[in-house]
Amino acid sequence: MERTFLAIKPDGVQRGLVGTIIQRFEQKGYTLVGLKLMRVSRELAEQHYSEHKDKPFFAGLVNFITSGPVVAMVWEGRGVIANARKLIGATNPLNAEPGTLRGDFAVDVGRNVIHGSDSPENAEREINLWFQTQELVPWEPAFTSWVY
Ligand code: 3AN
Repeated sequence: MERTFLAIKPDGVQRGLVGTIIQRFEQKGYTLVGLKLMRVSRELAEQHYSEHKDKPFFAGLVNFITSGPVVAMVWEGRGVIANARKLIGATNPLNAEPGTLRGDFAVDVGRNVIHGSDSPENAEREINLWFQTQELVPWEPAFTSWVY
């Protein structure tokens, strides 16, 4: 079953959106298999955002993600990588559709509430970067036969 990495950024945590965000993915029918509240080290932040290291906003990105607690998660389910991105909405919240997390809860590209892996390669890379294998809990919810 496909897995993706999602992280509720410091703005999402500070604004009390953790429950709402988790609920969206639960209600869609996806399964939470990894979850932790953590402070992000500069090293982890720089590795996570390495593809943006030459961008002008890189330093701001690293400063922001390390500025407060983050909720790191792994979610599992059919098509979860692409569909989590749809539920999250466009990178710039002003372009994100209403009904998406960024469309409903954000206005600034630097304060866009949540990160989601954008490809199978990045999902695998980010899950391995943020979680140790023993922190992930494979399980099958009782309702699975009603979702699939
Ligand atoms: P996404 O998070 O939608 O995958 P990316 O990977 O293009 O977007 O960008 C990573 C993060 O960098 C975004 N979530 C956003 O916080 C920040 N970011 C992207 N573009 C800009 C920008 N032009 N100015 C400031 N921050 C940006």
